[in-house]
Amino acid sequence: FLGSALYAQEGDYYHHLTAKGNPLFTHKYTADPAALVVGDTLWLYIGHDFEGGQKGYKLKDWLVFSTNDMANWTEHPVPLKIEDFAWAKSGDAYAGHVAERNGKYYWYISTNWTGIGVAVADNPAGPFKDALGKPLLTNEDCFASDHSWACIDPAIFTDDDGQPWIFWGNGECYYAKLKDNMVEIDGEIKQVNFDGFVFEEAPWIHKKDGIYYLTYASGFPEKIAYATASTIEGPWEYQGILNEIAGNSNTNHQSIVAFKDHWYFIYHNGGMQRGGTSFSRSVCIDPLYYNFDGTLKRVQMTTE
Ligand code: FUB
Repeated sequence: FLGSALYAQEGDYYHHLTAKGNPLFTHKYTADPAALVVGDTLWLYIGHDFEGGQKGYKLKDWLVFSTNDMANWTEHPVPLKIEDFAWAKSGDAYAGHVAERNGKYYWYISTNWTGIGVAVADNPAGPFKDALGKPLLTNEDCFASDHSWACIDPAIFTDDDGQPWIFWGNGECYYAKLKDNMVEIDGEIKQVNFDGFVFEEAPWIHKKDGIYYLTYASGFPEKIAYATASTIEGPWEYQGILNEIAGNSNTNHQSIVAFKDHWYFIYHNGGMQRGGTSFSRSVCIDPLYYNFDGTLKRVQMTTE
């Protein structure tokens, strides 16, 4: 069976897993991976789908895994649950993203109905605590909020000048500056728009050699598409599809990260293990390669 071997320990249950292929983990359903590199460790912050049979996105907590070598993974105790956000009435733990600033770790999370919140911790494994006691962004901040999940999928990007930005949305893609404290929006909320932009959700910004890359889920079932720009505020140029639908999941949700001199595309699909579906998803990792002109080679899902 392609997947990972699990070595579970009793007690505080740090799980030690050895990844042998995609999907990365087979003992739980995992979705919406957000990667963060801290020193020589890659951290993955992941949504936790319920097991089998459900008809909607049922996520109540988030999971954390770390690795130093992309082969041996440690699963940390669950650091954050939707119930840690008293204002999150719907109880749906949608996608998140963790960013580091001034030695603290900020976990931006999204919910159905009640928007985007942020929790803070002193180290990457937590414990994390709601930083605000209220949402950072709500549907009112998404001008076209005609559905309960309009204000989801936060993605943080800190530019070389130290300015942190937040991108998010469903149907429309919004962005704004964050203040140095990481828990307040600084100034105007703006919208991303360019020719060929068919945005569903899951924005992610990364930068390489002076080029800004905006990757995002496009269409439904979702494919990951991307655009490039020479400034964080655009103008963006559509570059095409990066990753086709993989497995039988209607959603895909990616992070892109450089770790130990290699670039990785980390995403989810629904087809890789016992009863996988759109609502029982599995995180996968594949290498990401650049062409000489800065465009990205398409990512084909592998099983190794
Ligand atoms: O996991 C719940 C939602 O499904 C996420 O917020 C979206 O990006 C999609 O993957």
